[in-house]
Amino acid sequence: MINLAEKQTHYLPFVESDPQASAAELRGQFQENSYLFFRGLVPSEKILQVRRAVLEVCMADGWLDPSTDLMDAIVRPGMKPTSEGYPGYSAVYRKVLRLPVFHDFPNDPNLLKIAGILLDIAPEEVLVHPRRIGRMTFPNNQGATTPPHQDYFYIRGSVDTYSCWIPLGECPVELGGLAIMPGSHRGGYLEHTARFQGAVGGVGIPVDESTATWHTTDFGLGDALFFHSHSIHKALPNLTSDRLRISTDNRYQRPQDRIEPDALLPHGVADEQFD
Ligand SMILES: O=C(O)CCC(=O)C(=O)O
Repeated sequence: MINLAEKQTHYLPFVESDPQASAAELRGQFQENSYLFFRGLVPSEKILQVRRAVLEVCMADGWLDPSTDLMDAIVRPGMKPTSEGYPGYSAVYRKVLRLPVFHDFPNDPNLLKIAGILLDIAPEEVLVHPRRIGRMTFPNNQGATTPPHQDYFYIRGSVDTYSCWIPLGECPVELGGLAIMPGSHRGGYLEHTARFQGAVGGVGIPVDESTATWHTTDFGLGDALFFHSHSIHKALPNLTSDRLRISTDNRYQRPQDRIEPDALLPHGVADEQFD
């Protein structure tokens, strides 16, 4: 287990928000930090239901060790890591994207309520991008870790779009949660000039890690992280020896705002590379 305190120069814990706080207070916290982080926002049962469904697909396709508990997500010994954009990954990911529980997940009322506050509209007016996103991140594959970036680079459309990242299960720092650069959304959009060969997305923002400060945490069941399309964020590497890290991230915007046509299409199954 990695102790955040040992890394405190550059990694500090998220500021936690209370979902019952007033809209003004939550918006103020977002403006300050570039994110809102909630403990246990989504009921644990719902997280575990989606986790089970996703892991059943992974098990059926031979990614997981059948001699272990499915819910532990232990990768089958000898399984070669794969990641977004590769055919072996896409074949499984397509099945995940078709799971009704996975598809319905971002419509959870607790999530729509917070998205509505950030967008200053009623929860029932919030448009959830049909492009649902899942991540299945292998151990022993650190080069694939998502580099620092702003979601606007990918989603375009309305700048006023918010992402919500939720691990489908507990996600201690060593399993590779998400980290945010506090205050970064106030700097506006930056050019994504850094190249990260083999990483998810492949490009990012050049960050001097020797001086950067990030906020992150050990994510528990149902914890949710909301951030703006200009908030700089990155994944932490999956440093476990044998566990798959699974998560979902979804985007929320006002229905009348501009939307890029791609946001209406399925994620990550058209732009395949070959192993
Ligand atoms: O989970 C990841 O590795 C990346 C997630 C991400 O960058 C996002 O939610 O925008």
